Amino acid sequence: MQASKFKLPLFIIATVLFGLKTYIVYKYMFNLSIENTMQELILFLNPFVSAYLVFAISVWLKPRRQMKYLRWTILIGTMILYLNLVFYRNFTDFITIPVLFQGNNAADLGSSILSLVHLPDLLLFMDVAVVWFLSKRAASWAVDFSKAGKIAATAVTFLLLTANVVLAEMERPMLFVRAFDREYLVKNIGIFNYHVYDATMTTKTKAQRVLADGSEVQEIETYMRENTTNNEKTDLFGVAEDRNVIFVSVESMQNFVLDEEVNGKEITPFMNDLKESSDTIFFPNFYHQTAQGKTSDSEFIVENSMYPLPRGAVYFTHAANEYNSLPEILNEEDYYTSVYHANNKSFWNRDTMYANLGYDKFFDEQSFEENEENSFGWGLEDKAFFEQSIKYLKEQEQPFYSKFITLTHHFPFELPEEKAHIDKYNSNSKTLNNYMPTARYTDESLKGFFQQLKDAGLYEDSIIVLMGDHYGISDFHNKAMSQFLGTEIDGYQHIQNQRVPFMIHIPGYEGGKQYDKIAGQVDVKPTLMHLLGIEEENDLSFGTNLFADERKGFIAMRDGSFVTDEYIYKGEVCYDRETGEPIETASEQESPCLPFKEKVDKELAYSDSLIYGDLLRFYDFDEGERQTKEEVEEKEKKKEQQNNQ
Ligand code: GP9
Ligand code: MN
Repeated sequence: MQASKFKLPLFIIATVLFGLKTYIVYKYMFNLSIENTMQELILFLNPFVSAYLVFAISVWLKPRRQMKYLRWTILIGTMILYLNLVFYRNFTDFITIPVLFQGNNAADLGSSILSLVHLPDLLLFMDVAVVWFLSKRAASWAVDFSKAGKIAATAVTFLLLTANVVLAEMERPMLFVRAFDREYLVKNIGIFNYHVYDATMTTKTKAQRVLADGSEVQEIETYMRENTTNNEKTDLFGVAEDRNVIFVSVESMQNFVLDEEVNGKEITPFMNDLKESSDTIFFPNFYHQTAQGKTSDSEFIVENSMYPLPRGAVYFTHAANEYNSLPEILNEEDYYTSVYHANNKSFWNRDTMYANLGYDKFFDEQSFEENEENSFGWGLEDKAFFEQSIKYLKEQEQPFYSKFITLTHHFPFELPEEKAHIDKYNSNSKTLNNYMPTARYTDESLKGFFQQLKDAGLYEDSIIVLMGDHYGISDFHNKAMSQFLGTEIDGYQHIQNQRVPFMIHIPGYEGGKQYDKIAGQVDVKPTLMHLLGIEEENDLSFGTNLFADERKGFIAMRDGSFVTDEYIYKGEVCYDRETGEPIETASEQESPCLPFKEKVDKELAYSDSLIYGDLLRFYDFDEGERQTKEEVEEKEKKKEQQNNQ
């Protein structure tokens, strides 16, 4: 055959073939949800970007080596893709480095591997075959660029990569900082860049953990014992003993809709009545303390009475840490513990984190039946979610602790018109306008849930806790918010807007009342334990039982702002909590907020070191003693051996 003058270089052929194959796998073999054209475009582009990124390196090699490089990289790339596919078929998830080293997971996969490998999968190796064939034929498929050509080819790599990252950032702002769901990462930057990201994260996390030797824990423990952890018993100790706990994390619900109306109709009639019930304890000054990890942060705070991280989601970055979580404590008290959430199980890395926190069962998306009528926006609507949960709830051994995470009232607060009970609000913010009918929708679904619990005979033996997870309306909508609230939104009002519903409903209790004291999500764990009559002398927490007289006197937000009985501190301004007026002092040193500010900063820093260094592994919660690094390593080794058996 006469060699033509121009031959497409093999690295380009490899890019096109491998890119196309990866796209087909993304599109037809992984079940990635694509919501708009932009996502579709990114999904199409990123396989080619990743492929070019790897194959274009070959231009720097001598022709023979170039061929060898392309042969092996396309094979390795295909293997990575294929292993992920096999893993995905079993776990509906992507491989992470920690997962690879989790003995149990690999074993699970090992036993079922044959059922996950299909003959037609061989087609996925076609491009590998083509590249191997061509690369062995003749070195003329190689390129011999001048230095400028090589630099240009590499420059294209960076251009493509930048374009991909910019598009991904536009589609999902703060994709990397928020350490989002693995599916989002794969959809946006591709599976290969995702692995690079995962490896970087793992290394960083590991390093901080490795450097810790446990000496740090003493100071923090002393601080917690003296300032936060509190074992004081009150009249409410044990009022809910042996009852089931049904904890509802109410998506994006903020206090500002309580007792308010839109066009003469109440936004949250059910919750309004519930908080007044003689069986309900209500905290109107309860603040969420979440950061970038949103719902998952609120879960983390409640489960551990610790703060979330300033960047990223602790559910993602420190899911393998040692904790002394609420589900673990309850398991020891013979509770059955479960979570209900009709979303993809890997969202916020929940599947991994829940297992580590000791939940017995996670009823994720796959436990629910979704169809066109009962799902929209984020997925299964709350009414169907609760309805479908009852059958599982009834089967659970009692007493149980079950957490429900609602979804419908989530940004962008979309609701089919026929499902709305009230009008939208009328302002310049579509988000705030939409917020009202979805808030009402969720309120209705809660009403239904209470009824279903009664019908199922579960109500009397349970306590039901409702908690808003985080804000739904950001500062971006301040103008519309100030129209709704009838007040300017300054630092003071911003903090007040971070109040979320927190009510504890104890059927038959009759002692319900409103507690006006300041409260936050860190207080939930000790408060629930108190009501259930669980004594954990050695537990460490940053929150305090809300019924105790002795409390530390501030609620810290993740960005360093805070609320005390008398002051609210935000953006370096100290406000009088009652009047909302800034307190002017001659110097910052004289500000009445200063002593609190120092405490808040210290407490947040302590919480961060506990997480970054995984310091709780140096603490034996049974004995209330610290352990040396050697003891901990010995224990970890034993655990690993057991896992591998
Ligand atoms: C998704 C749900 C909502 O599973 O928790 O996530 P959010 O964006 O609120 O953290
Ligand atoms: Mn949420």
